[in-house]
Amino acid sequence: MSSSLSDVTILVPGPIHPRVLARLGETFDLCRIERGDPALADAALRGKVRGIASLTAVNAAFIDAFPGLEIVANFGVGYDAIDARHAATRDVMVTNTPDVLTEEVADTAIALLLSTLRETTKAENWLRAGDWVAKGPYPLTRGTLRGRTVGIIGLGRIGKAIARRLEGFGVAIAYHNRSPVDDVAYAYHASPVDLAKAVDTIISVAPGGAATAGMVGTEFLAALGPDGVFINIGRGSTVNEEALAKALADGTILAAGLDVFSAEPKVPQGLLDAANATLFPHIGSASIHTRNAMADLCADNLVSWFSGKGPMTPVPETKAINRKR
Ligand code: 8YV
Repeated sequence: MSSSLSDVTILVPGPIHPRVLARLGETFDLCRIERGDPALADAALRGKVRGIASLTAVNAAFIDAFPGLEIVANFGVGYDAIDARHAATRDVMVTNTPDVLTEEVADTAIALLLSTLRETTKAENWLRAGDWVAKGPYPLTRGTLRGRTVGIIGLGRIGKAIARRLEGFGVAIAYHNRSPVDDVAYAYHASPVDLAKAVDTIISVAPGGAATAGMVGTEFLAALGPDGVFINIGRGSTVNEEALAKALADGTILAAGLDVFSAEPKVPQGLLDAANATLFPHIGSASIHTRNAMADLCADNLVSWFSGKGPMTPVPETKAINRKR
């Protein structure tokens, strides 16, 4: 452990929230490079970096480029951009920003669900375009939350916050999770496809990574059916976007609401073309209030670690790593 935090070098590869930079700059020796590419780090930098704060990719080669690296603080609860398993093998701690964004993301999920069902974006555009005057009332929507059964994929903190909100809407709730959750009474389904068969509405909060890649594909969408609505607030990589665009175009499902995409900020043309898709530019946690809280937690993890107090919010893969050095 360093005697002075200002002697500790923290590297930020790529862009990050300005409050993270301000907090780190006033506390540590802060260095920046354009992205998480080992080729951008010279020998002097490689030798001195002890911590990384990041919201972009930190892969195994990048972790290995810094022999003195102790901790990677991810800006965001989802840490699929960080190779946490590799970090664990190198005794490198990884932290994320859970809890502080839970309610905000759950709020956004509900907004996306209701926008998708009741076509609120299209209805407002109708008003703004003068169609209310010229053509009359906005057409009645086929979509409604009334009478729906909502299946949640991923019943962690955010999934549970969404479920709590849905209880207030008086809809039936079911879920799929890697394993059944003890403290809920919602019906459990052992696979995403089984859940899609049992409900007419899915809200996915599933994390990214190899285990969930392409989870929402042709079979899943067919199981959801022609009245089916798919909402994604988790990660774009969980969806086969080509299959989803096709399912939206040919009526395999009724509608989709998406806050996340596999190659952000690019959105596939097939989804842009789908009138029955409501598309948000990854705004799940994107309020000033919540992003500030995430920035503080990202920085606080580094301060805590280098003050010898251990990580505040370690990810499961690296939880067992002891405070050290
Ligand atoms: C942010 C998120 O988009 O926390 C996450 O996992 O997806 C969002 O809150 C992310 O932190 C990048 O800014």
